Amino acid sequence: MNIHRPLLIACLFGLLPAAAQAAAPPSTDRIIVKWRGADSPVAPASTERVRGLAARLGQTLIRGRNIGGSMSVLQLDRSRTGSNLAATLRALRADPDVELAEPDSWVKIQAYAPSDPLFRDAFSYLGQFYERQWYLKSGQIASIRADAAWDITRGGSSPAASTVVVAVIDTGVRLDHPDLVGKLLPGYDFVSDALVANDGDGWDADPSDPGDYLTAEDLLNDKFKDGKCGAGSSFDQPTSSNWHGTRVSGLVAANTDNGEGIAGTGFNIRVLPARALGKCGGYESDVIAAMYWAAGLVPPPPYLKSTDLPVNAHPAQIINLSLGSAGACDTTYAAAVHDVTARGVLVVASAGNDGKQVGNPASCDGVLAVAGLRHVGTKVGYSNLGPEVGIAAPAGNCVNTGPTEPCLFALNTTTNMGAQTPIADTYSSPQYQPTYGTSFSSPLVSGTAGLMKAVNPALTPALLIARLKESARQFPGSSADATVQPSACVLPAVTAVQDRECICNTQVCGAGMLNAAGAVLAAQRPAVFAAVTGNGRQVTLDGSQSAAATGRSIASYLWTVESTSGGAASPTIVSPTQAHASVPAPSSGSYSLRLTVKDNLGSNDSAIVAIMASGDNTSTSPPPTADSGGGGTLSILFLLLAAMLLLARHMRLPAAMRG
Ligand SMILES: [Ca+2]
Ligand SMILES: [Ca+2]
Ligand SMILES: [Ca+2]
Repeated sequence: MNIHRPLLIACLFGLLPAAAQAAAPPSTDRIIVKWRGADSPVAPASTERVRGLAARLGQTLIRGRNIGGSMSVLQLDRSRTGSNLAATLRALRADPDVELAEPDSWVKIQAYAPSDPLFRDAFSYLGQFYERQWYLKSGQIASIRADAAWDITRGGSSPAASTVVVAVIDTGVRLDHPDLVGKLLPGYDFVSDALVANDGDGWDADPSDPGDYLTAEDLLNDKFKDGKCGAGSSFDQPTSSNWHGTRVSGLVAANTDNGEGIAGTGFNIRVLPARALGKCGGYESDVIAAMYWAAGLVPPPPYLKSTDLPVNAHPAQIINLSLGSAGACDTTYAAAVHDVTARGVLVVASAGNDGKQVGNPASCDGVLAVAGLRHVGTKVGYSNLGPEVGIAAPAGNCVNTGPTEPCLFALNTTTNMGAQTPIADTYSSPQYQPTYGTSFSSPLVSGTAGLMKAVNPALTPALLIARLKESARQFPGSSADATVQPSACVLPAVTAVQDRECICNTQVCGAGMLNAAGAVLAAQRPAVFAAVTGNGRQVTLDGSQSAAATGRSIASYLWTVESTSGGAASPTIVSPTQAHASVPAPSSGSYSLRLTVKDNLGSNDSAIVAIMASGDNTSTSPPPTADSGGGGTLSILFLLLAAMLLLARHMRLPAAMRG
């Protein structure tokens, strides 16, 4: 073996082990009435007025609360339904004193309840009921409200009709899992080392996960001996397969509302499986190659000695990396993240499971790093933390459990029953392969971002991150289930470990708790891009790259002067209500302009662009990205990586699975 030194340590970040809307009620005993010509909107329904109405209708009506807008509630003598209710409403609406009359409908939190049995199921433990998919609902503080998001979008009308693709770069996937069949696009296997790959060869077109177990014999191999991948305190005991990529894929987008298994965050969005990890982890170069391929940025074949990588016909808009290594962002990851982000692809990565500083690549600029929350919204002990974290999401946590007791707040997902090679597909549960780790918080964010792209394909990675953050819910100031309150999370030092529950804040746990419903609502606002062109006295303004959400249209543009500085006079904008406008450059100083774009349903957003007195004023704010739709340019870095692969000398020794 050509083992030199461990450059980096790669591991899976998985631990082993409303809107309100009225619905037509079946019956009601209350009617809302808007009174005609009320003198005062706050006191429209005097007792006399209600008595008069009751007498004209020949019905018993009891005066209820005034609710504003000249409206008040009328209590009926009994509940009415069907034609009886319709007759009462007809009589009320015909009365000269009544402007409007509607049943006082029962309103519920909007939350779609799909048919997946594990989504609907709760299990009982010590007299308490625990929902298996609590993290997708709203019952716990950290729950992400995906069911309410599904009332706005399901990521497309069906998996086949969905235009959203999330790449899962991981250990591969069980292609035949009944809750993933039809959701998986043709992927690729980038594991270059046959021993790590466990499928007998290097790169190939089959991304199925053959299992990443380690035998006693494996652990004698130099490649795994120092990787701390074995079980036990000395990391020298055999391990079972993780089915990590299958678990992550199910959380992103298991088949949902199919009467089988679980619901997935992204509902109908699809998963592109790119395999880059095998036994004990994998090479960073394989991960980076998978990132370029997933983003649609691959060179035309042949570019490698042995394999012609097919063009990815389904480029991803989002790449999920539930993997990483200790240390700051390195230059190769930084370059890859830059290139795929410029292509319009959002990279979401798990923060890591050491209770330490955020690892690589989650710490790279442009990556949305996800920390792990307990069900009560505090940082789960094992989650890494720090200023690089963008947002926090449920990662799974076990409460007060011994070895034989269920993990009460695990994340249930798709997996396989094989201890080594795959056998029957199944689902993780509080008892079986209980799933927890920041590996599993990241796919909840990736699935949510997928729903946002379905709502508004024009959202760039930066806009997706901004709207995920602005919609995130505030961290609680205490732990709801701790008898002794945990301390506040603090900025991590290089050596310090915070592997206990702590109270999150925005300095170390990101902007807040993932809120899928809020994120999808935020995604409905237009994506606004203000482009400026001009090198001289006259500057042209172009807002036409702005885009409304799917199914909406742009109703108006408005350019306004936001501020002036350096002695610039406030300019007069020509055609300020058009997409295309113009303005004179300032003779000195600078000014900034705001472009506000409103859609046909009244949602709006804006962007600010600065214009200087001298020099080239050509810029777009915020920077747009290239389409992620197929083809792509050949990256120098990609070629370097391909060369590195051929010359692979340095094994990235993986760290232990922590359990
Ligand atoms: Ca292979
Ligand atoms: Ca393979
Ligand atoms: Ca399902």
